[in-house]
Amino acid sequence: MSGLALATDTTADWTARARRLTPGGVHSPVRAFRAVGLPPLVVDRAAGARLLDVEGRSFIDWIGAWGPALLGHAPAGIVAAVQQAVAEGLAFGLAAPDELTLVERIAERVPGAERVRLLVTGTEATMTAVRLARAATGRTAIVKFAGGYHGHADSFLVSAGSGAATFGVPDSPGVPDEVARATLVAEFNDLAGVEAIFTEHGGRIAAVIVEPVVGNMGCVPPEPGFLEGLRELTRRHGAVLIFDEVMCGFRVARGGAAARYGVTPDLVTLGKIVGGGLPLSALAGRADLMERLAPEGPVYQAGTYAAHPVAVAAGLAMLAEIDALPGLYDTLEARGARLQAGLEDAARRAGVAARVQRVASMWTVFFTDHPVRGWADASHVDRARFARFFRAMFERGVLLPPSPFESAFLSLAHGEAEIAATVEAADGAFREVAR
Ligand code: KE4
Repeated sequence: MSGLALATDTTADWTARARRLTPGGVHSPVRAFRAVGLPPLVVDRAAGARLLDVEGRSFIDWIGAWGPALLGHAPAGIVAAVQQAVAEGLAFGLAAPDELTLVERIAERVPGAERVRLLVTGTEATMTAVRLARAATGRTAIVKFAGGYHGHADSFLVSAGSGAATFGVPDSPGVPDEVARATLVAEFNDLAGVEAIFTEHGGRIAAVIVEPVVGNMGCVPPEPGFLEGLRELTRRHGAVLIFDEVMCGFRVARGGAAARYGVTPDLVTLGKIVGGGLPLSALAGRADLMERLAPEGPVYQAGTYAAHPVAVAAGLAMLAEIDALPGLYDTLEARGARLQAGLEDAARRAGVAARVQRVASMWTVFFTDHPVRGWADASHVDRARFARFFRAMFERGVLLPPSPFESAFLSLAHGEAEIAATVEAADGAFREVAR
């Protein structure tokens, strides 16, 4: 194995220039690679499972654009649909037929999606979900889970996962105290803890927002009964249950986590895959809640680029491709299982305490000898060892998410060759970090 240089002059020069004009040199913190002690990776292009940086280094990419690349980068069908939509007018700011088709496709597969509104980012969808829940219940407080991430709206930057956890700012300055105080924090997979919060604050709680399969503290599956318990508790206390499926929607099953686990929330937020790689998100759910949205009702939400026609075309092409591949989720499951077994064997051979957690095509290597059930466990993983492992994989041409608290994503473009190459790289990388 020749080994890729970890940093080069071109990247160092680019980073220095970028930092002069942009905070940290990047436009979203997770792109900074600081937690793994490297400069940002500067991308030239990506296709299938591969990503090329500006210096011509080629990587097997497990970041997958942070979620949307279910079929790999630049699938031909989506690219063609986007090219056609671009030629038909970039943006209208008005209604168009394809957005209805996309809404129908979402409604037919996502449990409980009686009404659907299309927006641009995941943050907008979750923020609007909470506003609707507050309007409908006349209550203010929300419950979220430590290490859960729902975008960067004020209410969610309390014990937040993803980049906020990675960079040690789970509670962001700039969020007014009264807003932060209205966010009550529970531990994922700890139903008794949620129940205790409801016992104390039940009459104040507008909503529980949860990633039903967590991706933003790394991949953490819900334990049997946990989602059902949240459903029962919220119903009993008159609170709205919001499944944030921005990451796991259309990924853990054709109908997302609600379909996979058979629990129907009141509202569901979708992003990433639903836009096929372009900026598009959706808020869906119970008709009586959704009909409170303007102009049907008084709860305001709007967007110049909402249901952007190019993103709608990409989203429709994505869902069409998924339906054209009836064995898709089984294939991803089988490949995911092989990858997991290969990584677990490699860690065992090297004598490293590591656990691979996976749900469908979401997966994470945690450097710990305990199962990670929630943030109490995730926050204790060996971050320094993860950083060394990341760099050892990077040098071998395998690109993981540059944080111990982000899920990696298997795509349909990751075939047997990419899985074998990743396991082989991990074999060397685990030995390196065992020393
Ligand atoms: P956006 O606003 O970034 O489109 O979506 C926010 C969001 C909401 N809910 C969940 C479950 C999410 O995972 C996200 C965004 N995820 C992060 C990465 N874990 C996006 C990458 C970034 O922040 O740059």
